[in-house]
Amino acid sequence: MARIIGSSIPNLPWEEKPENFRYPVWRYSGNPIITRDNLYGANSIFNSAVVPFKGGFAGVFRVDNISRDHTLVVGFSDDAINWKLEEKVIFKGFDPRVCEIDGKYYLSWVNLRPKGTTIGLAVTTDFMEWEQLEDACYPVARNGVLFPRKIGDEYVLLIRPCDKGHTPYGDIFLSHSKDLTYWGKHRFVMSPVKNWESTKVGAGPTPIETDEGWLMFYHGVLTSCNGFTYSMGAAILDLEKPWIVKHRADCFLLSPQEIYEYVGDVPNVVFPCAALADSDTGRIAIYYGGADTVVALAFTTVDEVVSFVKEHDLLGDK
Ligand code: BMA
Repeated sequence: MARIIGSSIPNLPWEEKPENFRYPVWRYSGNPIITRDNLYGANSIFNSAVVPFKGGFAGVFRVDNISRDHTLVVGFSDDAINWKLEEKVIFKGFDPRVCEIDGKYYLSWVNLRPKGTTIGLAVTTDFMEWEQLEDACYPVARNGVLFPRKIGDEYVLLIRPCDKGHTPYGDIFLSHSKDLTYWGKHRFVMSPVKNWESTKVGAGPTPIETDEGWLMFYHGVLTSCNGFTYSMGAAILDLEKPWIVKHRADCFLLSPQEIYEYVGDVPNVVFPCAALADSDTGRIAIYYGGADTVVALAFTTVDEVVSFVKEHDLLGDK
């Protein structure tokens, strides 16, 4: 049995797996959980990040407003399903990830700079006051995802270098920092391999620590004659040397199959940005954007997902 190394979240949202459903990740029956109706002035609310906060939950939400500006706002919830979003914009940009390290909450996001996107970093203790740190790299990069603890006394950030547009390539790298300002010791992590992810890959939620390694959900992009299809895959990274991929599923775990995933502003997108993981039960709730329009929720357990990744291991017997 694989085990989550982390805190217990007794109020983690949960729904049992439907009977006779064989795949390891299943959707919440009340999806989508957030739509544009959750906030006045929103064109779409998607690709968003949530964490446990003061016995409830807090998050940073990607809101593309009715001028189609990319903005980030804060939200709070008691049950991690019904969210109250604030109108105040905390930063411009998109695809937020939030993680708690030593009692502080760190936000990483795709920050918009005149020469292209880069990884913005900010920190808060209360989700009201934010201190913006230095960008983690120069343009152009996306999908900056911090590990939830220091590894060997250093912060570690997954990153996806790219170009200015909808990049036709993308590999995952990581960088180390002692102070969240100066980044170095850059390491290659992984490239696209299988058809479902053959265009590009990028890290998703904050990696989940397990006794088998870091469970990293990620998105993979396929280019079809109709454009991009974004799905979610999973890999397990070495705990101490997280650039070493120990296991990696050779197939997606979630792909656009429901109406809110393949109909929206950008069709055929499942884009995970957050996961809540309960160490007591091994339950995991995954938050993802559907079709660049809504936020949806899916479930798995650490045991199901780790077993599935190992059974479908792209890396075979290493
Ligand atoms: C990526 C990001 C995501 C978006 C996806 C599909 O490059 O911009 O925010 O969900 O494209 O449009």
